[in-house]
Amino acid sequence: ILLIALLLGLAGCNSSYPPTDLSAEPLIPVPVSVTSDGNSFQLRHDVTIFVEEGNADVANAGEYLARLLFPATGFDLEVEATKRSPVKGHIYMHLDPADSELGKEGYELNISDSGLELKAAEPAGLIMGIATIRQLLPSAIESSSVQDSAWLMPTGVIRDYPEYAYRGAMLDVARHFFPVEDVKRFIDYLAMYKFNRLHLHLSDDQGWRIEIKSWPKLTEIGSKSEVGGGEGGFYTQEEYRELVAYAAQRNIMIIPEIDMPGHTNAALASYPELNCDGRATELYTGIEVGFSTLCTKKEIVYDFIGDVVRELAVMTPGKYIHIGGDESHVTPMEDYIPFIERVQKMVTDAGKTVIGWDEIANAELAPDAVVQYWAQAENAQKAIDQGRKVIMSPATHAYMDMQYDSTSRIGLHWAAYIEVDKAYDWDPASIEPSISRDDILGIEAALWTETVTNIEDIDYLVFPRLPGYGEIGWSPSDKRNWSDYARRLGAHQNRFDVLGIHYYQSPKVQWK
Ligand code: TNX
Repeated sequence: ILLIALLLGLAGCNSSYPPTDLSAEPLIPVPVSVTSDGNSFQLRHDVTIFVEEGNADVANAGEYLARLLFPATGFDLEVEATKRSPVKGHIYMHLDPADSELGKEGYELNISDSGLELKAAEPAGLIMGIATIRQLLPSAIESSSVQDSAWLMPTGVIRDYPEYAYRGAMLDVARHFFPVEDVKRFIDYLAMYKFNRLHLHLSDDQGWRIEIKSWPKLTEIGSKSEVGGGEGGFYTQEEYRELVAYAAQRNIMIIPEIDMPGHTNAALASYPELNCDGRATELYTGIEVGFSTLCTKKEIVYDFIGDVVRELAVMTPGKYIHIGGDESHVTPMEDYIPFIERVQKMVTDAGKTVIGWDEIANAELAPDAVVQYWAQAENAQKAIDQGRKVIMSPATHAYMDMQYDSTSRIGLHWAAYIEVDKAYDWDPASIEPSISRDDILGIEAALWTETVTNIEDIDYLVFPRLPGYGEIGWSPSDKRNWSDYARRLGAHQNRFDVLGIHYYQSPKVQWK
């Protein structure tokens, strides 16, 4: 008997690895359900990623997993199409459309000592499952160079799907411009925590950041400034499409925002005819808000917006265009309302769905318009009264440009100081008594960049708050609690370090 036991051990079965507990893994967002069976799956160089034959999206998800695993493991894992479920010891990815509980983005991960099966009802779910696989491997998996590790994963079953359909983050590339590489890195951060929307704030008083071929001065003139007087910049349409594709590979839809009729100084400086007095304004590098407006009574303003919306719609496969609409303090309400109504029509005529900041609910909303609540609950109420859905971005909790406390080296504090616990410990469905679960499409955390000049600054404000917003959007509220989360978040420190993220070492977090 002893001999047999010894032989079994030598054969390299699960008994050679220490016991594991899948349900104790510090996953963020916390999954809907986890059962552990105590063994380990080893990712070895000879593992094949089998993908269900005949579906390009499944094959792409397989390639995405292979690319993610390559740098740290050095394993050039093969991705192979197959008709049948896989051979022992391998990874198998496939769809099961009949498993409707999983919805659009849910997945089931079945890990045993003899293989790993990832299934989803739709391809997006496979991408979400990959985010989980990543977190179940040692932190060294995040390295960009080959690391020495046994690459073990705890075994068991995870079934998981999101609470909210819209899980977004906003990056303001107008106050300060961030190059394509930085935006890709930001997208990587979102992908780690199962976000599915990136809202790009592409225009504001301080800069116009997207090439519009029919109005070239927007970028020839309007892109060349930013807060503090730096050189600014813009994305060519080709670069924008590259971002769209990069995000789409990670199940992230890009939502472009052109803010109007206020927050438009960069456009007003580029084209004199957009101003009521016909004179171009100066470029602006300060941080005041609410002083600019398109001349809502001029037809040319609508020609301009029509062209911008059409070009944006063509380069944006996602269904939304965000029209801003916030803080138009110098646009009289009697001009603001017809303006918003007309612009909404232009967006729907271009085949897109409108999103706007909560102020747009003062107008009659387009049939499927979505309102982004940030400050005024009365406005959200007006949207709900019109039967529309709301995205929750309460500035007091979800503004990542707010300082953590009064000593934070950058950030504003007009809405609140937002420490990591405050950022996490709220529920979209109860934070405003008048906004209930059924009214809510999802949540979005916003990073305004008046005080943010480079990727280190982005890191400092985004980490470690961002993972919490991911969890609020994804996990059922009865699975979430701050003290458990603080432990799990602390366990991500190694990952942040390996990724070279310049995070804020909040005293609230139980760092490992
Ligand atoms: C308010 S939030 C704004 C932005 C600023 C931000 C700074 C919103 C819709 N408007 O223009 O950048 O505060 O926190």
